[in-house]
Amino acid sequence: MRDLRGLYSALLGSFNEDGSVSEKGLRQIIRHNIDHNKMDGLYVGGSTGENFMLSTDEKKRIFEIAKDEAKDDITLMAQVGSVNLKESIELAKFVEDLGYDAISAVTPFYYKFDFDEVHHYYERILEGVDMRMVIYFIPFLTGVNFSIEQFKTLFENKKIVGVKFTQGDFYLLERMRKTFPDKLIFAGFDEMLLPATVLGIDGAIGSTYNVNAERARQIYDLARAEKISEARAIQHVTNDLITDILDNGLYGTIKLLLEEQGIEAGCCREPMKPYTPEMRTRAKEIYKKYF
Ligand code: SI3
Repeated sequence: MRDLRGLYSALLGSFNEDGSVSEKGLRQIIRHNIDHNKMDGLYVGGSTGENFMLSTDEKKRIFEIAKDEAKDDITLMAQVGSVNLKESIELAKFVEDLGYDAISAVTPFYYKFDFDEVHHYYERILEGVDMRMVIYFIPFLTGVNFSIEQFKTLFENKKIVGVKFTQGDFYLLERMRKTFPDKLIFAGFDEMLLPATVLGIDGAIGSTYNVNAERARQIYDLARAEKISEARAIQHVTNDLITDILDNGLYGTIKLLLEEQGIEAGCCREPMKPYTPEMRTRAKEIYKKYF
């Protein structure tokens, strides 16, 4: 069984102008993450993949393309969570058959599910598969928060091996690390990689690693070696870059930065905005400034 720890790029979605999935673009992004970025893993079907705007068939196709391109070169974690539980169950079985290393599932969102319902959701997804699961915890987008006690209840299922912690609450992160030394904690905010690493995470999953992998690796390695001031200097540059990316449109700008490196990363899926000439110009400036 593959060790799940390490740095993962959250795989970008790649779309043609008509909104269809660009297989060519996806394959190029995947190869770039393996050959150039030297990532430990890919998180397929997450927020960065614009997943929640896709049909079940499109999600399946992207899981297939990622596995076909990556083979066993890199750890593959599939985000199968959906507000449609039947779809999540189906996708979990689908990626198990494809040979993915682990699944992840976002907390069900939109309706204000109570904790018992959320717990039931995870149990139902896991019933049908023999796979390791990482909970996708991202309260700022889902509105779903857990206490330590609630995490404890979820973690009673041995198939749940960890959490992708996209949350800026370092007190909670520290409590989690102490309470669950055997569970895997992946940091989800790239701008907080250094402090999260200091607190003892097992890895990180991020959108900006598609383009800023080298600095992310340096921060992670330096922090683990307790070379904090060197790591902080790189986190500062990284956060200047992330601030500029966020100001110009997160996923689109990352794709435009990849375009500067010769990767046909494609467009975003509507209702996300198409690229404007100003956005393209700004992405070129950002590229020049940081790369
Ligand atoms: O699911 C995913 O694609 C992620 O891993 C998401 C990851 O946590 C990113 N969060 C979102 C909402 O995109 C971060 O990498 C984030 O883009 C980055 O820290 C910039 O804020």
